[in-house]
Amino acid sequence: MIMGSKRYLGLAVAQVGGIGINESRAAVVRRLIELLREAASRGAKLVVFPELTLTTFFPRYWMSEAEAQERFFERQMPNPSVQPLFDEAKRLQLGFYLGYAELSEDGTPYNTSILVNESGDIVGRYRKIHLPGHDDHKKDAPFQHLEKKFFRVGDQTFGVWDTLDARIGMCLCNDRRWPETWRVMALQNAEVVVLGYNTPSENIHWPEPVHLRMHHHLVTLQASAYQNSIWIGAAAKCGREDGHHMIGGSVIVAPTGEIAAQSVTEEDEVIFTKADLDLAETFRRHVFDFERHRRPEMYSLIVERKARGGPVRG
Ligand code: CDT
Repeated sequence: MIMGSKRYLGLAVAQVGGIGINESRAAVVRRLIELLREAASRGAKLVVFPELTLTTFFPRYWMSEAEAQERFFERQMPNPSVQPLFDEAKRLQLGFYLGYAELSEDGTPYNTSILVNESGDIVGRYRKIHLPGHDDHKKDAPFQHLEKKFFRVGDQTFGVWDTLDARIGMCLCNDRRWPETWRVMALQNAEVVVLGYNTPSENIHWPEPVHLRMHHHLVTLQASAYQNSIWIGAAAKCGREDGHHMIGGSVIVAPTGEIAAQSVTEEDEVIFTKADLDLAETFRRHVFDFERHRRPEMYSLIVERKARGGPVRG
């Protein structure tokens, strides 16, 4: 959308409430279409759906990889269950981001997101890099977090695509906690980064106070938007899924680090902002002018060393 000399992106985040373990793809897609229609009526050009949007957050359940793939993965995208979403988005001239469990052509399982343009074409695909959790059965835990069992690490770096009159990058859930995620996309000149997430309210690894889950979610998004001069749209799958609670807090964050819109429910809900893409440019030209101020020759440790280690002497 162009108004005067400014560039705007009508950015909607479509939060999705709990999805029951036996809820069909067709039923979920009907919910997503309702959200698409609302986003369109509010002026959206891009709609962001959550991570693993089409099913319950199945990594919480112990099962074999074969069973997970049979029940929860997509072998093709779009497929007949999801085609109505593509058709409606095209009819409404909307682009969208969608997270789902992908079984690739060679049979590799990934936690994936796609970027679809207003003509219904898949223009970008991202396979989650930072897979949290574990691959063993934690029998004493109240639930599992088996992303390391069910998915392989993404085979490509974070990408940025020129589409919908903007430069758009993607990541997924746990990626948002890692500063490298954002900087790799900012270095490719991303203007907007979109993501979906499923964040359980309870942390099975340590007795984390529940309020910290929301605090860390927001603080990482707000700092990352500011430090990288980007807009961020983050969509939760949230509320109760078969008794398991996940945080809401879907947000659109401006390059100032301010929250431009935030969900108020833990159900299906659309939030919207007319994102001024030139606002990001302002920050890129001044405090975060990478060309003038970055010192990559001093950052080599970031790519040379994976884990914490001793000091480097100059
Ligand atoms: N889906 C996902 O990546 N969730 C993680 C939970 C981390 S606790 C094992 C997250 O970062 O929100």
